[in-house]
Amino acid sequence: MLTTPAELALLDSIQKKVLWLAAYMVHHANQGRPNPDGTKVGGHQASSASVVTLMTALYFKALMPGDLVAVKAHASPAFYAIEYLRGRLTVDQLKSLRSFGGLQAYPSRRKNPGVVDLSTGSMGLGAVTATFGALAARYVADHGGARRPERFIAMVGDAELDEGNVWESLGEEAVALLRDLLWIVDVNRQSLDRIAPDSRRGQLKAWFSAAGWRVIELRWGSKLRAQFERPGGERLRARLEAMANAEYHALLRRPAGAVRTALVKSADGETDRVLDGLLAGIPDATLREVIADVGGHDLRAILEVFDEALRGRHQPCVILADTIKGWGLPFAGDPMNHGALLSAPQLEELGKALGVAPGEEWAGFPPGSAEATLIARSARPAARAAPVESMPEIPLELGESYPSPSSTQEAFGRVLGRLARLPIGERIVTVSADVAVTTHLAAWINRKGIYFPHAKRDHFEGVPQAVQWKESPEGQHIELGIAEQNLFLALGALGQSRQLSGVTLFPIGTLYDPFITRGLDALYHALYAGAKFIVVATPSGVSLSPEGGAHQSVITPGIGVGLPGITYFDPAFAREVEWILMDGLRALGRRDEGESLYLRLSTKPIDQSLAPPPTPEHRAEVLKGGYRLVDARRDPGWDPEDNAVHIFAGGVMVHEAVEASRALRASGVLANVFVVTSPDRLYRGLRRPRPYLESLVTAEEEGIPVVSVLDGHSHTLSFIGSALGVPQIPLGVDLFGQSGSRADLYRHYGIDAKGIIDAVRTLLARGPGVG
Ligand SMILES: Cc1ncc(C[n+]2csc(CCOP(=O)(O)OP(=O)(O)O)c2C)c(N)n1
Ligand SMILES: [Mg+2]
Repeated sequence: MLTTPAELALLDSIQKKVLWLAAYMVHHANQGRPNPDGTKVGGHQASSASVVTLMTALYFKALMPGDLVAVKAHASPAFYAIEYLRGRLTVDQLKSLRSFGGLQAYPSRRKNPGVVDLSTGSMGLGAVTATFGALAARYVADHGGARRPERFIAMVGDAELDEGNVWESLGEEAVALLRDLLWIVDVNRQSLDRIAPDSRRGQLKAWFSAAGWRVIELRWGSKLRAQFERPGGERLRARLEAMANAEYHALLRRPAGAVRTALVKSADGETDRVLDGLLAGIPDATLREVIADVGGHDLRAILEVFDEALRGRHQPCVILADTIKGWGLPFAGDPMNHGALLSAPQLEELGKALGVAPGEEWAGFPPGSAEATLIARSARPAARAAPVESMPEIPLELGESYPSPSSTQEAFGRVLGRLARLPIGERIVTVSADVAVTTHLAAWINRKGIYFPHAKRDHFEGVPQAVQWKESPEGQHIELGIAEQNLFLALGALGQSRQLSGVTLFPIGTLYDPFITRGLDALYHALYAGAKFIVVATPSGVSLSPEGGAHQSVITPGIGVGLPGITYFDPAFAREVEWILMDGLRALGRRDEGESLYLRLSTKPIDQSLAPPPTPEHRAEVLKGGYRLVDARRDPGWDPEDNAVHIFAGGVMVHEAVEASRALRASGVLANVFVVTSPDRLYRGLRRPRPYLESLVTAEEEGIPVVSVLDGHSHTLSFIGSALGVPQIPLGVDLFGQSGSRADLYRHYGIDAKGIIDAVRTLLARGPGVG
């Protein structure tokens, strides 16, 4: 990548424009447009300035067609300025920064899909999504798709690397083989409040290397390096490199006249004569500039390392580029500059220094100018038109037979085993964080094999094994280490394969339900980014009785209802699992309109003979969120105003609900039992003019009180009574779990048949209208 001095001068002119536009955009959002409620708007002028040089070099010189970039979240203004100069955003869009429907505070693929390749925002997650994006692209290519995108480039703040999930991802063996992956770390040695620990530089280098990455350091710029070459220059290098990060920042903030003394005088007042001599010929103002000459603001040096990263690619590469947070702005290097905003006079001053004429604040480069020509020559992003692909048929149901009793978890294993034999099975990729076998993926794995970018020898070949662990590029199961954030970020990347690589994959991730919370931020991020996937969480609840509180999930139903972009189901019977999974796959196939699916399953054996006959009507009810299982309306003595009650049972509590209804009937109380397959669907339906929940009960049943029960927190189904306008007692598990037999625990938490009966009696004793 030859770069002439003339081209460097143009890039410099462009970076000044990017710096200006980024700062001005934030200024406009805060002070330029009406702000009726006076809420702080904010923006990140310092974080943007920090990567202006790196991004200018990347976007206007180094980027290749087919590259995909995850931009450092807090550099979105700089990114938008670049996209504006590339003609992909308008002035009005720049003016819409952080406004309703406008450009988002952090790059969001969901909200601004025209320009954003990958969503970032929550520290560490964007870069790791890009990393698993590279793995997903490799997977697609290994399964007959085209190799797209060609390179994944993630720009990361140095403090983002404090997030443990970053290192979880680097620990994955397959990641070390992703030669098309480049991270550019913006080492400004600052985070939000603090200056980075001094140990971090060495650690980063060592940790990336240990994970099998190629590490390229870009610490100093050419001006400083020229000083290092002079006689005695090593002294200056040693002084600067041994310096604490805080001391360096303090140096940057000193008045020009005070830098020399601070450099050459030791803490005990001794002057370093050699260093003093070396610096003697450099005037004060220049000296301050030279000291601030870090590599991440040296265009030529940056282009050299970008070039180096491209050559001889055998492994992922990271560039650790030193920068200055707030570069070129009055608060450059100020430890408190993260949220700092330029005042109007400071902005005016900046405009003058950068050659922005008054009235020309939003101007790009005039057509025909040398800068415009260079910009027009820079790589266009890969085409984003939705690919035309043939979609295998996804049947409504499989007609699988299930033994009785059967757990929903066993049913899942059977359904996947069956799917492995259908054409749609070719597109399914399963992922698990070290629990594939215990979440019933064995049959699937035996048929489909484990995915790894290159074939591995199977040392157990010929040895009879319940699960054959054959690793090859043809495999369709990805087994990760125990890292639930990795699981969700991998699902997030695989679940965006249509947008990124042009091939729709159907990713199904499995984990134990209690560990949803371990990866929750990553799950949220993946959904917000627009990924489509299926999460099968099993086992769940206190039904996993002997396992105790550490493994029993209590709050996940609330998460299932609360999470946007994903539909939560908690089925009771085996066939429901099949119907829901097939419906979930069809939703993924519907692309933009379909939602992800969260299927919460259980190890509890359920008597399948309790299930209604499998008719299309019944299937439709299951998918709508629930159905009536026990109908008490025709029982002798039925009186909706006196002795009647509704029991709404979530998923696997169906047996207890039916038992309670039988016992109640013997004592003259008639109980309908409804199975709730999806609290989420029922709840979301309440905003409809005629909610599905209401259609489950008839007009004559209007005043009947409700007892709800589920193996999870009671509040999940507590909306039913108020939605129907009747009193309700919500039963569930509202405390930590513990070990015991299932009967012990159901009794303890009051969700067994007796608990349900007691709740019914309490309700009926209150009398009508006493809620
Ligand atoms: C998960 C998460 N925790 C905390 C924050 C709040 N936060 C915003 S920026 C920031 C520091 C970022 O530092 P760095 O990544 O080095 O970026 P810089 O601004 O220095 O370029 C923090 C802690 C966040 N955005 N996400
Ligand atoms: Mg930083």
